[in-house]
Amino acid sequence: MELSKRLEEKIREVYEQVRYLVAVSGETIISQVSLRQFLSGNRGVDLLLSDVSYVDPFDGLHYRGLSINQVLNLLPKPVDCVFPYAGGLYAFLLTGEIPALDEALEVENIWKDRAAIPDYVIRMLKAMPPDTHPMTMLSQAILALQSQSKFVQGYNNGLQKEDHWRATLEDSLDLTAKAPSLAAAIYNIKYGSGEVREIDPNLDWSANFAHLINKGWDLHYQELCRLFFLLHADQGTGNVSAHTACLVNSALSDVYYSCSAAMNGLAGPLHGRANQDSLEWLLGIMEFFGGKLPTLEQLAAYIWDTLDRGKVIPGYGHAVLRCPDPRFVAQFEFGEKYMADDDLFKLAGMVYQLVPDILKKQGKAKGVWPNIDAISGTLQYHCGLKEFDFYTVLFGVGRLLGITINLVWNRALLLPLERPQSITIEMVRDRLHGTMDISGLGADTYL
Ligand code: CMX
Repeated sequence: MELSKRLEEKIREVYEQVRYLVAVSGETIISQVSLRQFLSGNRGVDLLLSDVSYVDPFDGLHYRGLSINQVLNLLPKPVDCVFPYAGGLYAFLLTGEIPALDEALEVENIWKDRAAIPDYVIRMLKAMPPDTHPMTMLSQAILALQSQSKFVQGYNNGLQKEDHWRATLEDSLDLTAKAPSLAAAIYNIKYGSGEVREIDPNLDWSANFAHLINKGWDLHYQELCRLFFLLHADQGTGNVSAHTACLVNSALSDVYYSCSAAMNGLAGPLHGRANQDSLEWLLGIMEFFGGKLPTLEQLAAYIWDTLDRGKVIPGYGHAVLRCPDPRFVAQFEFGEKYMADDDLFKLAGMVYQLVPDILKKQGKAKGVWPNIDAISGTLQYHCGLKEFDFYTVLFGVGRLLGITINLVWNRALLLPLERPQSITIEMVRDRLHGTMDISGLGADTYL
């Protein structure tokens, strides 16, 4: 059965379940927020609905209830390859069912048919100033594609609310089909000759990125692309990029508006840019020690110095995770297999040995373990992608998979406009039973 039919069946089932829950128990309190949480970005407050993935603080990310290792093992793979088709991942995250090989290939083939980027987008990218950050280029390129939105065409022609998800799915497949081509065009324009290549129909979606940046010959890099995009695909919808997309889309802004906005959030140093910062920080260590690996003692002193200068250790800590990120572990294992002798990889391993204990000693960070960004740049760097300001674009390509799937589901479940209420400090005080007089407190008083 074709993808949209399988999805339709699933949507019908889940929609009925959600409607039933609201009908029988609509007033049940499912989450509460303390004043501290309210003032701390709502950390730990269950506020958003997504069945696509879930981050367990102590067990890490799960896609549709399966651990990363299970997903890596169960999804169909290209012949003689270690890591799965992204098309299979897409079908799985959309429907919740592990796809058969032909179902994975169905998505791969849809993507191949829709991969080409219109000329005007390429011309726009080429016209941008050379010092433009590649994330700005990605966000702009996605926005420039907005005129192609099938959702907007449908909406303007009276598309029924119940069918919004269908047009959203079409936009999602269109955009994700183009994502590797967009990223590669940005890479080639910004760092290379500006040549814009066409996809190789014999390669899968992930490996095509390697081909498009002229690295199709590198089978290890093809494998890294498959792993990288799969690991970056989704992480619940509470993170800045996914949440931004869902928020924007809740106004019935289409997939392009929503995903362009999401990429702007992903570009932040506390979110996706941490992979760039992490690599930059590791290279800074190598440079500081004259290109040689430091001893563990020297490295510990360097880490403390970074903290003492009021900086964060990029790639460490997490708003939710309280264990080593399984996505870090999967990439670290890739490094152990393919680049164990690389000094930068060794350094990343030494940092992993030291940072969690140092952050514990420092006593500020609630999560002290490495997240996905602590290692991803090191692997890219080893494979020849030395332009580290590009790494967040790669994160973005992967993340578009999960984000677009969440948008399809949000429309399928008819989730309404997101509109929490903001309240004044005065109102906050009143909720504390009006018992606190804060009028005399000054700037030096710790609340
Ligand atoms: N190094 C040093 N200090 C850190 C730290 C780190 N890696 N992680 C957290 N802290 C500090 C925070 O800056 C904060 O300090 P202040 O109280 O002075 O502001 C304190 O510890 C408490 O923070 P927290 O509650 O543990 O963490 P948050 O939920 O606020 O933030 C995160 C989470 C990821 C932004 C933070 O751990 C961080 O800045 N890490 C480094 C950047 C990074 O790796 N980001 C990528 C995250 C994954 C992703 O989204 O891509």
